[in-house]
Amino acid sequence: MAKLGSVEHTEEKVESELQPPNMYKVVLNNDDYTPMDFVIEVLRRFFNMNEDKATDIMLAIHYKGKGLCGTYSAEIAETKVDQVLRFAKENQHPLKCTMEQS
Ligand code: TYC
Repeated sequence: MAKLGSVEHTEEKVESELQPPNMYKVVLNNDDYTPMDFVIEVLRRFFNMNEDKATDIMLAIHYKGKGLCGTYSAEIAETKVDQVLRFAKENQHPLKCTMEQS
């Protein structure tokens, strides 16, 4: 690993350091049981959406089967998925949340 401020960057190392991280889509899946208001709360709480945006996305998921909540680096996407699944479990809803490389 090159030190910060080092003048000894090889071409290969400079290139590898400049690669953007892999990004992941965080997706919510529709189901027949989770209340619409709960999904809106999830979208507001964990994906920082306002009421209107959260309602639009929730309805898109309801009618199309799944929907994009956001795109993040691996660690942040994993954290979002964990937070959603924990919150759904705590409230005894079957809501499923997954991530896929984008
Ligand atoms: N289909 C659910 C209902 O009719 C609402 C819902 C929307 C559930 C989005 C999950 O990711 C979801 N209560």
